[in-house]
Amino acid sequence: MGIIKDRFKEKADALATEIKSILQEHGNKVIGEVQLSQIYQGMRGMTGLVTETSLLDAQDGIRFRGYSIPELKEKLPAAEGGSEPLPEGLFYLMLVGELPSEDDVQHLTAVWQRRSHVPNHVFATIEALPIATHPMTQFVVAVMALQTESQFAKRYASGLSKKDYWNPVFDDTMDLIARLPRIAAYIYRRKYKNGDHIQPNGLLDWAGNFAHMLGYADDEFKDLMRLYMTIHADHEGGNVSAHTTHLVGSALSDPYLSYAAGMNGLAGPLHGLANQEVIKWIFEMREELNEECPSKEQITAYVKQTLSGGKVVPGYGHAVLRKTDPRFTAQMEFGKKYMPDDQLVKTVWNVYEAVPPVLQTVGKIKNPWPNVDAHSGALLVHYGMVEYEFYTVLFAVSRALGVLASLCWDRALGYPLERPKSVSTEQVRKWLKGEDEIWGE
Ligand code: AMX
Repeated sequence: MGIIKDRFKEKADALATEIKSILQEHGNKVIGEVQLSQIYQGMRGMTGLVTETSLLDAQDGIRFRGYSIPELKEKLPAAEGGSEPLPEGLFYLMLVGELPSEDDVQHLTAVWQRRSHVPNHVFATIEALPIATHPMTQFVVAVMALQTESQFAKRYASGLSKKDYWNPVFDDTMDLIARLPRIAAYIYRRKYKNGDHIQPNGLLDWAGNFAHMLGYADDEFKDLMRLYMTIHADHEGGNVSAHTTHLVGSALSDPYLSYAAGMNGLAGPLHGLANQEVIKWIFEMREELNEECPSKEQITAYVKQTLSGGKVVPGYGHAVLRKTDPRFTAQMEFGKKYMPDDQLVKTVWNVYEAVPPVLQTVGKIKNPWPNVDAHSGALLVHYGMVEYEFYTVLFAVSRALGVLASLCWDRALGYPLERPKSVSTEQVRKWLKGEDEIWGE
């Protein structure tokens, strides 16, 4: 681990010095103005955070340290015999800011294998929950149980200098990422496979081993997991899971507490839970229409019905994106390569043709195009993973890579407690009458 930690620290020190001088020279520059409507409407379009790991462009989609998803597929090392990028490589890129070599990626695989031990009390905690508990609830409870292992919490309690915060946060990050696949697979096998657990395979990469522990031996599924873990890892800093992890971390809550908080946000239907909602919506549509692969016309009518019922069409729309999500496209390419005749996957593609024209007619919807969640479930079902309530857990394991790499940066750059100012409508009323100011100290 020493090498990657040293490289990270070197980069972080250099950036901290640069940020200091940027702020000394330009700290009072105005970067935008805030309209009243924005503070009532989810702060859309307000710039208020710095996140180094990735940047989202409304038209181009996500770029990780400047690299688009097609570029990552080309430039990041793949597993032997596989064709999708290894998520270890993406994590290195987000953490260090440079493309990794094959050796760097192998080193990370080995480090995560070494650190992957999950203490027994975590499994006992999962077992204490009713089996019917949603997998995301089981997952977050397990992460909280694992918090006993936090090195940051222990070192902080025994007196840690501010300049050293980053060090145990870095160690916690590595430990936590290493352990998540085992926890997630345990929950899957407990809930859906009669508790018939599968031991880790120390010869496999992080995502390959995850696929193995879930019970999918197929090499294609391992490659799907590598792709899945790569494309879901990060989506800049303002989304609910990333922002929450950062916010909670700003209170110096350790990485276990911060990540668990972020994942409670991912569990919401407007965020990560949308992936289970999509496949549920498609299954319900197929059942109602009594059609395995409904036509575009049938889907159009069904979408209108969903909208007139006051419901959202899951997997469509985005707070920032205004084009088809490149993460959707990456999954569509995977589908075209490995399962072009799968009826469910074909339905997803028919939905892609039918939904945007309908959403375009609803004036208030800013983005009629599919997001990442519109496609993922159909690929998983193809390989037999039909238990859609589990899908958000896969998203959560992947999202750890981005939000925890960011947390390392937050502590290494010494970012302070996050504390924006809020106002009451009473104060807004007074401000509108010229009786009060709206901004705080
Ligand atoms: N179906 C129906 N209505 C939609 C819609 C959709 N797919 N997308 C947006 N709208 C509606 C909103 O609910 C909102 O209605 P309101 O004014 O009555 O409250 C209006 O259109 C304006 O919304 P917006 O500015 O276009 O989007 P937003 O930033 O408020 O919300 C999102 C973004 C993703 C929550 C929304 O598009 C949505 O609910 N989509 C479906 C759920 C989904 O796929 N979520 C996953 C997002 C990706 C992720 O985080 N994993």
